[in-house]
Amino acid sequence: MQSIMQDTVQKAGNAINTTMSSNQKVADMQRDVIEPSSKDVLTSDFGTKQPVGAHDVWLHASTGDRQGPALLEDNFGREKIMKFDHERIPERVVHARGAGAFGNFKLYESAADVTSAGVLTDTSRNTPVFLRFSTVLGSRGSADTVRDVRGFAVKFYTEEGNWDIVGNDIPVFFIQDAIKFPDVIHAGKPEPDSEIPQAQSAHNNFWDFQYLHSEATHMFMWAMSDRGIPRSYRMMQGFGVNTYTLTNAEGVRSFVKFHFTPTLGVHSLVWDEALKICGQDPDFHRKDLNSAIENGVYPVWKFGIQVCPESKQDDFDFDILDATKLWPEELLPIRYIGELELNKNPDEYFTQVEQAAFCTAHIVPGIGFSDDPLLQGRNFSYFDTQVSRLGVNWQELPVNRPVCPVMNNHRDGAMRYTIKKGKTNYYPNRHDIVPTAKSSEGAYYEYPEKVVSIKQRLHSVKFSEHFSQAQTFWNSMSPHEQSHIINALGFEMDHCDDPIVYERMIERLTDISLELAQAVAEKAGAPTPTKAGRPNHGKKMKGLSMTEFTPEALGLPLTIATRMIAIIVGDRFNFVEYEAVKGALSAAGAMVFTIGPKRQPVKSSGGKSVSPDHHFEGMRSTLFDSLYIPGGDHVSSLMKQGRVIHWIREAFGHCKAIGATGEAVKLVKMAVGEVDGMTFGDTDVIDSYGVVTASRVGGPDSVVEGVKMVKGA
Ligand code: HDE
Repeated sequence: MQSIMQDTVQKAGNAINTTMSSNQKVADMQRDVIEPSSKDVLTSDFGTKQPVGAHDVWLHASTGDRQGPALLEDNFGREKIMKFDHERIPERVVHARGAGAFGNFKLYESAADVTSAGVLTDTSRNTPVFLRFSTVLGSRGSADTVRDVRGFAVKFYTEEGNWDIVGNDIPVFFIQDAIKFPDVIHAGKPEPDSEIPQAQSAHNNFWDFQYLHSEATHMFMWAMSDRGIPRSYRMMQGFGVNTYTLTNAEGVRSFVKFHFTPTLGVHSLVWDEALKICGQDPDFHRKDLNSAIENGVYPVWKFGIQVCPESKQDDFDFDILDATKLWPEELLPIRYIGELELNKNPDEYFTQVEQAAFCTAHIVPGIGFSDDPLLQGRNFSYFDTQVSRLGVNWQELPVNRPVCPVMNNHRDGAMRYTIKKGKTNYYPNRHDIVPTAKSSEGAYYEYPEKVVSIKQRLHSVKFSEHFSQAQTFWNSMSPHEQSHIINALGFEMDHCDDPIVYERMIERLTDISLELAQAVAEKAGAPTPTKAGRPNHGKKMKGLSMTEFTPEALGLPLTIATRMIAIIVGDRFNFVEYEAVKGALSAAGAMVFTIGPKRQPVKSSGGKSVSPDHHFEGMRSTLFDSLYIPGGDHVSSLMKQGRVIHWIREAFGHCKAIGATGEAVKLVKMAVGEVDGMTFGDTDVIDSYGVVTASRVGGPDSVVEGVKMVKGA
């Protein structure tokens, strides 16, 4: 994996660093973009210039001293209110809350041996993309950092048509068959009598379903792991989840899974942070994505395919069409062949993100479906849901329309706005409009799969095994990841008040690991189990633990670019230290914010002042990746401020890097020392420290010390 990643980074080089103008989709959407300016004047939607006051005052029968009744005749006023009345469209039935961005996909290795798809074979192409990230359970206004699965939906605007990979940040799913989707979602969404809780799996119904539906066991382990609380959309993996097929120019078919691996590594929040950020900044992930792109630090994912030749499809102890199972990399390695970069924020959220509509049935020649029963159902569901959300002409909307020509005899329907000339809208017709193409002319090739079946409600036998990969997942976690899963399940069970729910769930956990079940039982208030439900096979698998996805582990350069760093200052701080550290961090691409007692200017001891970006009460340590406190006389006053001590303690408790220089070293020692009783000044193992301090800076006798970090807090 390491060498593959290193290699691919080099190969991709700057190739993807395309300018916006070279992105065909961005150019295509310009057709519909208008930019209002102060030179424009107010008009109605039918174009007539509106009279003075039309922004603010309704047309009234008025004497001048006092207005009388409002007149219905005010067509400008009525238009304004009526447009407003209908601003909302139904939110997505799942994945309602999301954020998106545009970018490019660049292929650096042709996969022509397995597919004829231009987007996966032509290395000279730059394919425009749109990617929408989302949470699943919450409604449109819910918070970003809830514990949940994240959507990872990519629309490739290829030369042959739109190709949508509507994926998640977790490689498996809760159910094997589409017919169960309404059940799993109803169980997870707010309970029907009270509409409580919002955007949470921590409630009776969700866990009731998880127990009774044992095929969900593997997936809920992923959701309870740190994958369920990502640090950033930019630091998540993306998976197509379902099994698709690829067909090459010779008509040879293989099965395939799609992977996206972020070059920033895979990182999570800690649970306490995630909970607090839900209230402190519900838009945390949305802002993070937007500001990274705004600042030109474009997130990048390696794109990989995991290919299974048809001849091997029955070789495994799992069914390759079962979406609750992943394909072990040890058996079917991932081949990284391309790179996806996001480099443009939407100009308008509603038209470009809310109206973005994905569909698993959108495929291009060279890519096809498998008989995966979840995928087969999805192929029906997505088109159908877009009709109720956006209307039957949803594919004409600017963000959804392909960049290649679209021509057929589909007609009319609400909100149709493509105007087609001509006398005929049927085929065949005397003008031969519109003939079909042969596959040699680029038409979609339907693989002539032989199907001999009996009509019945049945899956293959291998679909009935539900626990093996859940055990593998648990076994593959590092100790701190395991303790996070125990805590997560402990939290979820704590929010279930029906004993039948949490007691059964403890029983279910014994199918994975007795130790896990025992640890969670203690927190859940259930009897401690003494017997494993089934023996744990002890196997581990590559690619499951997040520790394998740090940039170091991937062989990628470490960067602090776009990491959020807070510098704490009070009156009489040391300006030289402040400037030096701020300059170095900014030069490395970090986003540095000064936090002071007030937003009015704060003076350094030398007399220079800075205007803080925020004040101590306006922000919290949870919203930053790291803290630095310069030395200076401000320290004596900072030491007396509970909020400042809280900033430092909380950051320390969340395992964040903390830096202090000069007099501020004492402040940090006091803040974290009293909490954790740590020893200071142990300089032997600075690398494993989360706190770096330099009590004397700037001279040859600079001293760097460290405070040991508590891992897995
Ligand atoms: Fe979806 N899913 N899904 N889903 N899904 C929707 O389509 C559905 C599934 C996923 O950013 C809906 O446009 C069924 C798996 C994402 O706009 C809906 C089944 C995976 C998004 C729908 C599944 C996903 C959706 C709701 C079981 C991961 C957001 C709004 C067969 C691979 C896309 C919409 C966006 C959205 C149906 C299962 C991912 C109702 C029936 C598995 C990322 O059509």
